[in-house]
Amino acid sequence: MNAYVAKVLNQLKSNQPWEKEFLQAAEEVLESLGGLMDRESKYEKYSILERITVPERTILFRVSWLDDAGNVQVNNGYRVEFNSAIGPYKGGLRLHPSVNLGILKFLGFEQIFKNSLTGLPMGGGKGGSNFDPKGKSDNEVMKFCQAFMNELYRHIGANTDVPAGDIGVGGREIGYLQGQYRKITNTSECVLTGKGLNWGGSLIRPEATGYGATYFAEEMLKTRGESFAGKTVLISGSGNVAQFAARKVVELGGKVVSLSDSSGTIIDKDGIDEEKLQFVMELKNVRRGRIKEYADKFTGAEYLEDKRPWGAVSAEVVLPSATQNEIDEDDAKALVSNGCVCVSEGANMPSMPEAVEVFLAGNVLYGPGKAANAGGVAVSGLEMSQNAMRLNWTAEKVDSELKNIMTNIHTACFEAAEENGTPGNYVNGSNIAGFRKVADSMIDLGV
Ligand code: NDP
Ligand code: 2IT
Repeated sequence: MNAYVAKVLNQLKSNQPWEKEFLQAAEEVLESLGGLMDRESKYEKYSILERITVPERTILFRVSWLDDAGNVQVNNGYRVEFNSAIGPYKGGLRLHPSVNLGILKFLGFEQIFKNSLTGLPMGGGKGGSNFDPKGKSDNEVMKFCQAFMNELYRHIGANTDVPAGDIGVGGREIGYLQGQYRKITNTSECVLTGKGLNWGGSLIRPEATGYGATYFAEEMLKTRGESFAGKTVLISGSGNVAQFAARKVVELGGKVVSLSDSSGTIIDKDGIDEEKLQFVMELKNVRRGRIKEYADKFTGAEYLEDKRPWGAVSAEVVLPSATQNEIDEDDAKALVSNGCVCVSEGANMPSMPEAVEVFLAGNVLYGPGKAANAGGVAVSGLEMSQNAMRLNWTAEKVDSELKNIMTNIHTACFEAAEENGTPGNYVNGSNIAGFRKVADSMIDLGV
């Protein structure tokens, strides 16, 4: 390992040994940069690795709100403003009981390189809370979002920090957050992305992450003269990313045979077509029910309680779209032995490091999240552009920009991997291509 990389990693591990997801993400990125550090001494001279691994600012706050029974509830609120060298902090808000600072630092750190890869001027950030939206009424979700914004508003702004959705945050939550920001600040400033179409949103933003991960897979398959046509596809999750990944795969001629949630997986060997997807969207986005209902509704579908989709059935393409560390080494081995040739990550860091090793050793086309799922934040960037111009683009225009951006990201990763002497390794390619622009900007901007 490059000595500079080893030194910085050791410092990080001894400084915050408990932030395991952040250390996992930092280790992956820094190890990829070893060759670049060997070739270019300027990054060590300017202490770029020490600087890029520490957030510029971390905000921790109390969120207290009244539930429907009139009881006071208290949650932890966070915003990690990681790096603003190339633009305002940009990244989602996650509402999930597992949220802690280590998880948000991992997500914010990944976001720096992802946003850089999009080619748009966006820095990296992430935030959220350990609030659990499951089982809460609309009123409780609104009360929580308003209380969260009562503190967050003073730290964000269209040119400062622009939050968006992530796990547990979709159109409903963005509405309550934007509404409260509007009231507190007496402005119509568009301070979040993922907004509703009537109040500043962009067409194709809901679709963008899932569509983008599918476009990225298509680009990877093309390098081997292949396509989605006739391929069987496993998707995990059944939320925003999974739903639209499934729709695009079907459009491109693939057959989606799984979806999941945190309670279990459904396998449908007949394929999840557009009509069945409509059922899933109503189930998940309107009724907020469990994926198990799919197996009750469609004969031929099977429900696997407490299971993830991996290894349940043979598939050539895998689009993990639920959460971090959802594929371990054994899962990866099962996928490869079941014929998997391509993994494109809709989720952030869904594959554990040992699983990534299995994919790379098995010559699988492996597209890491920071490249493969960059379509969501890319269209967030396009939403910011439309807001700044005070106009709206057509769905066709946004989708064609998205496709273009995903193709460019693929090319940048592919070429950086070749230059690094590790052809076909999109892990190295995405980390190097994403890092360079931010690191060179940090040097230009001074200490
Ligand atoms: P949603 O909240 O819409 O959906 C999340 C899905 O994943 C749900 O089906 C959920 O099941 C499942 N899930 C969440 N946590 C777990 C867990 N611990 N174990 C098993 N299943 C779980 O979120 P998104 O679709 O927006 O996000 C999915 C992934 O994509 C995340 O990794 C996110 O960071 C990433 N991502 C999202 C982007 C976006 O634009 N939304 C952009 C780029 C990446 P349940 O309902 O039971 O909790
Ligand atoms: O992980 C991600 O890229 C997101 N959750 C989307 C961020 C955004 O600002 O659109």
